[in-house]
Amino acid sequence: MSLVPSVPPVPPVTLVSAQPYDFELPTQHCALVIIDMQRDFLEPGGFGDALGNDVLRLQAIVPALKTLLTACRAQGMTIVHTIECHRPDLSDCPPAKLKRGEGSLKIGDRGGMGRILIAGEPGNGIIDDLAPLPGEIVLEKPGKGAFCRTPFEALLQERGITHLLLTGVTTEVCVQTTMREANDRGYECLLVEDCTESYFAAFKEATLAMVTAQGGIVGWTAPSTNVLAAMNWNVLA
Ligand code: TIU
Repeated sequence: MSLVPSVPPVPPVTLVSAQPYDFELPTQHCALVIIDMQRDFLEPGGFGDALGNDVLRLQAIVPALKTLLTACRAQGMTIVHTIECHRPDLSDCPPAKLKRGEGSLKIGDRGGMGRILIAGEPGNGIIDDLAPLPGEIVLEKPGKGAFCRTPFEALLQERGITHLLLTGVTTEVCVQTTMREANDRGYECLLVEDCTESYFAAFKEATLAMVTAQGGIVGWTAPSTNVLAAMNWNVLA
């Protein structure tokens, strides 16, 4: 029987080539955070569609994100999947959020994939390609940011997490809000460029530029290939 690990060991802290400068990646204290990769945002008939967006353009990031997820799992990193959702009685949905948008369908209305943005409905689930595994954190959140009215910070503290790799959709809404919330709480954050997407190309570009400006005022950005290289994943791929 071979006792050789299937993945080469990675030093406790490795460096990711990133903007505006190298990002320290302590894999045992780092979580991969996958924001809202739900059918409600990526498929016709959900919340993103109801707001008038071209939802299919978000699907381009799925292959890169799937590879990153596989690599992070192999390193034994903490994996966090977030889901934007509300209770069926909408008791956790502020009236201001419910009214917003003037879309064809509102939160709680019945669409092509069940009730829009309601926990447990078919459209609210994470896409099959990125389905959570047992033991991974699945964090339901009623807001755009993952820290707002959730146990996210406590879950990270329990696990000794200090660094976050941020991915998912949409870049300038739930991803950027979460990154800013995390930055203010003292987490070192890297936004993975090809593992996040927006309905608006210009908004994604602007977000990447604004988080790294001023010496990394909110954090770092890097393509997933740089993160994978830091984890020796390029050797195996
Ligand atoms: N509409 C939009 O761009 N995003 C959201 O409402 N939620 C997330 O970004 N997840």
